[in-house]
Amino acid sequence: MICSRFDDSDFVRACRGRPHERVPVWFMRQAGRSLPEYRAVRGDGSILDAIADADRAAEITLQPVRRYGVDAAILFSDIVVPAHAVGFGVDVVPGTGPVVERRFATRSDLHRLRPLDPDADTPYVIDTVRRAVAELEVPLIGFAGAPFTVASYLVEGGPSRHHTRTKALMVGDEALWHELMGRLAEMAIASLVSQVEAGAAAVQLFDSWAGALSPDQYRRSVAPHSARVLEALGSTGVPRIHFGVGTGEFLDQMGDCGAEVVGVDFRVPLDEARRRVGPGRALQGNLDPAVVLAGESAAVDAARAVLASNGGHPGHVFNLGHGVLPESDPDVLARVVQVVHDEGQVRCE
Ligand code: 1CP
Repeated sequence: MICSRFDDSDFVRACRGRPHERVPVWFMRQAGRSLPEYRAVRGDGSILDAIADADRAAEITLQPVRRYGVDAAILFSDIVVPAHAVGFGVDVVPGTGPVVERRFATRSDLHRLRPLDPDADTPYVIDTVRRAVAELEVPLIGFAGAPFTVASYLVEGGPSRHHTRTKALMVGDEALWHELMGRLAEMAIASLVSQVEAGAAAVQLFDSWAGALSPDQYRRSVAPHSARVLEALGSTGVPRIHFGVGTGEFLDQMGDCGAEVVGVDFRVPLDEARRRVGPGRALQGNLDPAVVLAGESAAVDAARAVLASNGGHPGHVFNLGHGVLPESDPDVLARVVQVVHDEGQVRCE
């Protein structure tokens, strides 16, 4: 069990559903193209180069905390970093996202996913965490891609709308599917444990594309592997956040995978999400990121509606329902932070 100097922060207490002073807020993709200071230091070329430069990556991690006064930082990295680091052959193409050289298609591709040794393969991630934590006065969230979402990039070859190849493998060759998912789960565990050991005070498992699945598919082919990752992190003692998009139909299952916090996208109001997830879990979310583009007054109204839907429950981490869109105006996001801090009420239970 790792004790963190942030155990008493509003963010960590809210993750645990414990009483705290004000509603904590951070934004997925808070470090990114919406920030001029990010564009100034990001450089051209693959984001993987910026991630491998711990000095630059730590600076990018800190930028949104300085600008917005958010209650948590998130490591600047990407979900495909472990697969890239073991030599699978994946790059992140500007304007597109992850693209792989040769798709994962058959059993013979398994050897391309050897176990991750974080000290040897991703020392820059560990270094970035250490540097960022040394500077931060709020908790740092480490993260990994959930096995399904990472698998979808490796099997499709890049971003995909319908994830058809991934589903065909999942249903057509269950044995190979579970071996692939097992390897990706072990890589996520190794990466997350190394981030916590370096000082991350919480972890988030991003299953951004799990909403492509039916509840039965999720139960049979995906949940056991995400649960394996989350359970393996249990012994570290840091709060675990489990996030997906379009996962309203199986929020209950996501809540049963072992995380303290379930991320809710903008499709399900928090009161209904809480009913679906059940007691004993905190929620994170869920302002529609598109509303930020509608300007300050619309964003503030929508942020108030999110707070109202939570109804003062102590287990709430305010966030967007998915990542900050690159076109977002940072001033609108700053105003949302202010409103959450000023108006968010935490009930004593
Ligand atoms: O500079 C750039 O190239 C901009 C785009 C960008 C950024 C800022 C990419 C390419 N990755 C990142 C960093 C990143 N990725 C972070 C840290 C920044 C932060 O949150 O503040 C995180 C948490 C991620 C995680 C990530 N990468 C996810 C899960 C989160 C989510 O938004 O759903 C996913 C799906 C990816 C893949 C990815 N990487 C980049 C892009 C454009 C994409 C999505 C591509 C697609 O649509 O499939």
